[in-house]
Amino acid sequence: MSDLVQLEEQIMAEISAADDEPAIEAVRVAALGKKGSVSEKLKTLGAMSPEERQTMGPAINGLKSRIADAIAERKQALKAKAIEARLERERVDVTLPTRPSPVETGRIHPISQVIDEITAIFGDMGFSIAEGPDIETDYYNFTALNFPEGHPAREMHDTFFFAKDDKGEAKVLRTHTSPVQIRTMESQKPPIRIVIPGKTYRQDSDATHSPMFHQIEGLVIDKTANVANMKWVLTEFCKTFFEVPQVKMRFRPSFFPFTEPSLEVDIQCDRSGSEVKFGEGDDWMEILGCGMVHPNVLRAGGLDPDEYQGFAWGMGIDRIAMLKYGMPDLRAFFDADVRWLNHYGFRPLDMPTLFGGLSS
Ligand code: 2U9
Repeated sequence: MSDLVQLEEQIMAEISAADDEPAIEAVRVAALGKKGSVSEKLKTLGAMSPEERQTMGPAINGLKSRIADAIAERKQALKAKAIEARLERERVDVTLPTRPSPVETGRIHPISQVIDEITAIFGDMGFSIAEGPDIETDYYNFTALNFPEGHPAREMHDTFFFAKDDKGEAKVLRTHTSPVQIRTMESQKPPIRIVIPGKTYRQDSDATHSPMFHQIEGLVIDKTANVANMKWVLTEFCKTFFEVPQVKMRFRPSFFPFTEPSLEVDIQCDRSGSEVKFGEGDDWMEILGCGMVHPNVLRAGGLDPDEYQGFAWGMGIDRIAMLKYGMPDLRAFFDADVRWLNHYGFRPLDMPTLFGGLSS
């Protein structure tokens, strides 16, 4: 009998000492499992005399049920303790401020912003957006645009040439977006009103030139398009883009192979302060080039110059983005520096529109 008392004390001590669920399970197996110490005691009943069994039976079974109760109780307590600990560990303070969403942290690159602003302005005037390939044939990049073979203007463009193919033809990285206008003239009937934003490439690299840069060009073709229409379109564009009520423009004669006459356009500005202001002052800044589409170019696009006429213009997006938003070095545009983007970038949901504001 005394060894039962001792066994009970020992198991009860083990139960108290078990401080997690695996430990109490180990105590249960060691006591009540098939070969557990209490089970072994129960097995001894079979070999006992009936008298002995009469006293030992209830004693061992009593021991078994007290141990089982104690284990169940301890298990319950340890389970509750484990849940408490987990709740403490995984505690969430729902009153903490939420993390900013990608919409708050992401930024639109100033070049994308300026493209969106310009296309919003021309979209409002009834223009569509046209696009074309970055890798062009010599024909679309030069010949169709009235650059004669061997003409020095081809060299002026500092073209990136690909190796000659089987037919001896060398493709080029387009030096301007103008090939898209030829492709559009070939595929659409006038009237045509398109703007073409896109990447362009020339072998040039310094603080104001990058070998890959962005242009936006425009083209209007119908039966009566004229220089007065062109001046109105470009003046309206400049006022809206620079967000000023009035702006003086100066149209100077120039030369481009694809337009005749060709003009370079300056806009009125004030450079007396630390930054350039548009729509006031008595300085000038060159902003774009334009002209009436050359008859040879209309013919290359499949149009009869006696029936149709048109005007076109082109400008460097990177340059006007730098002017509008006061960014000093063009190379920073392509450094992918997230600190620069956080400073100069735009919020994703602030889409430029004429009714909601272009840049605010
Ligand atoms: C077709 C007919 C005419 C597009 C034009 C300019 C004038 C122009 C430059 C401005 C700065 C390019 O980025 S820049 O170096 N462009 O001055 N571009 S007229 O004229 C076209 C284009 C296509 C079929």
